[in-house]
Amino acid sequence: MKKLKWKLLLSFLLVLSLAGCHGQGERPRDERLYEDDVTSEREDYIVVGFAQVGSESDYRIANSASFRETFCAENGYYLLFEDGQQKQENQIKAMRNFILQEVDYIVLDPVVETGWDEVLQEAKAAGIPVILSDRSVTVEDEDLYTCWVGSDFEEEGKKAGLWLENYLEKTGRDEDEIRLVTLQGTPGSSAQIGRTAGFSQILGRHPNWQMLECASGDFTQSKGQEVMARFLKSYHDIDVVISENDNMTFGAIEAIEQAGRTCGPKGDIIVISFDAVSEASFAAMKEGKLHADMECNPLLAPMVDEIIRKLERGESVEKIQYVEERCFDAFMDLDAIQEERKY
Ligand code: GYE
Repeated sequence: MKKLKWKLLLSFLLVLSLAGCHGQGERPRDERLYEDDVTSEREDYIVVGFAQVGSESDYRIANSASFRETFCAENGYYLLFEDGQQKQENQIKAMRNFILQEVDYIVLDPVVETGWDEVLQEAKAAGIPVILSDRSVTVEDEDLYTCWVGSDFEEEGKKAGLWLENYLEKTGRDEDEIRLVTLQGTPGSSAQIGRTAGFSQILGRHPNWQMLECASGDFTQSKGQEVMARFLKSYHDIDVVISENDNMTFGAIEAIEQAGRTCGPKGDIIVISFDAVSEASFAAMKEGKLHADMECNPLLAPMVDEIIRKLERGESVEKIQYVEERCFDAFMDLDAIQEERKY
C-alpha cells in the first residue's frame, strides 16, 4: 500500500522532470528506459534511501560502491542515493525527501554525530526505520534509529597507539622524548571522535609522548597536505604523524617530501594511518613511506542488507554491530594479505 503511493509519486515526479527538461521533443533513449522502469511493477521492490556522507576519500568510494552493488534491482531493491558533499544540511534535506517519497527504509551515514534529533523524529513519525551505517549519531532517545553498523573507531585509535608503543619499544626509543602531531578527520564525526579518543588513551600513559598539535584535514588529501605543510613549518622536530585517514596521509607524505624531509621505515618521521582501503595505502607501506595502517572496512552494505531482510521478516536486530578489522604494517607480507582481501 505504501509502495503503491511511492509508485504514483515517482511516476508523477518523473513526468514533471521530463516535461521540464525536454518539452515536446524526443527524449534520449536512456530516459525512455528509465520511464519504462519506473512505470513497471514497483511493488516488488524494497525502496531504500541512502544519505551518504560525500565522496571525500577512497574509503567513501569503496563504501558507495558497496551500496550500489548490494542495493540493486536484482537483489530486490530500488536505491535512492544522495551524496551529502560532507554537509549535514544536504543530508537532512535528502532525508526529508526520502520521507516525502515514502521510502521503505532510510540508511544514514551521518557526517557528524549531533543535530539529528528533529529529522529522525520526522522519520519515526512517518514510520520509516532508519539504519545508521559507518558513522553514528548522538541523540536524546536511542529509539530514534533502528540500529547502527560500522567500525569501532575508538578501538582503531587504541590499536594505533598500541602499535606505536610497541614499535618504539622494539626500536629502543621507548624512553625518548617523542613529539607527535595529529591530522584529524571531520570535527564531530564518529570516526574523528573515536580515533582521537582511542589514541588519547594510549598517549595518556606515556608522559614522554608530547602531542604538539591536532588539526583537522577534513579527511581529504588536499587539506591533509595543507595542514601537514603548516605543521612542518611550525615544528621542526616532529617524530610521529597520526593521520586519521589514508587520503590525508597521502597529502601529508607529499608535504613531507616537498619540505625535503622523509617518512616511513625508510625515512625519519613515523607515519600511522587509518583505513587501509586502497592499493595506494599498501603501496605506501611497501615503498617504505608509511609505517602502519589501521583497517577500516567500507563493505557495510551486505550487513545493512541482512538487517533489512530481518526487519522485513519481522525479526529483531542487534542495536550495534561492529565489523571485523585488522592492523597492517610495513613489516608484514603485504602481497599475501592483499591477495586475500576484497578491497
Ligand atoms: O576513515 C574516511 C572517510 O567514516 C570511517 O570517513 C569513515 C571515514 C574514513 O572519509 O576515509
